[in-house]
Amino acid sequence: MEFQDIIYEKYNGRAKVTINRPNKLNAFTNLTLQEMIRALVDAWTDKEVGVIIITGAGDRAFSVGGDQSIRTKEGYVDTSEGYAGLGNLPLANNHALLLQLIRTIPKPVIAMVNGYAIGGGHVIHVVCDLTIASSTARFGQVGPRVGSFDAGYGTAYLARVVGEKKAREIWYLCRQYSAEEALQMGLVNQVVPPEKLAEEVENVCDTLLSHSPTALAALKTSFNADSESIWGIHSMAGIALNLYYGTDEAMEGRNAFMEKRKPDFGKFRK
Ligand code: 2NE
Repeated sequence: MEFQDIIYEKYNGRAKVTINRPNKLNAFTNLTLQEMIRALVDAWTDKEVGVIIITGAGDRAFSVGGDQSIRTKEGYVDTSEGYAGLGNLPLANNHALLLQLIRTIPKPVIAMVNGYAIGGGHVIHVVCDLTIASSTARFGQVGPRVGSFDAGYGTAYLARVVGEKKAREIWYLCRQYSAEEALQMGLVNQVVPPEKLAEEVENVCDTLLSHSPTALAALKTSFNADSESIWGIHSMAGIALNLYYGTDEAMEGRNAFMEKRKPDFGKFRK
């Protein structure tokens, strides 16, 4: 399989998807997300694969979410012809499909967080089964600052992971959290020095691959069952998000970020 925005590798029972846009802090476009979807479907259907790793290229970022440089009132305008063959879906829909796929694949998915996990990139790690982070990793949501929101898995599922108060704080205040803080709030499973990150992820993969795949699949599905209704909220919020992107208010957030200035949202208060 040939990809432009990701590196897809399979070895020793692992499938590894690396978002490969390091000069953009691994911000994603529609093409990036569709390539991730295609790789994950391959990993799902390959009997040799028992565990999946998602990470980002370089040592600065896992992913910082949607690529703001291509965002317009029409949403994220990706010029890649036909994207990765999955049709010209809006970015929020591609992102939603990716999140649901990560949850649905009956194999453990590990987020290997090597730097910034921000915005839609943060939500990708949130829905992974396990997160192993470098001590240099930084976590956070930025939507209310940049004119976006990722409600559903980004909010309701996050609240199950870290609790209602903390989830609201993460979204409303748009703070960044260190790896240690993420560990304390149950947002990640393990924190290791950056030079040990790949080795520790390999150790966890070895453990998972030594266990019964059917037991793991049944457990994953059962963990999901109770939160599956969030998919409905997520889908509805995607419709709202696509409408919101067409507003001056949302564009003020995006433009302020790109122009490296503070947004002026005061005039939109109702
Ligand atoms: C990521 C963060 C915290 C990094 O801060 P810092 O201070 O370390 O670096 P800086 O200078 O802000 O960023 C470095 C370069 O990366 C670009 C910046 O524009 C900058 O470019 P240059 O000035 O060097 O040319 N960059 C960073 N994030 C980018 C992005 N997302 N798209 C394009 N270029 C980006 C800080 O940069 C930050 O807060 N970034 C904003 C992240 C963001 O807005 N993400 C999108 C959220 S919306 C989303 O992901 C989403 C959703 O809400 C719903 C559905 C789907 C997706």
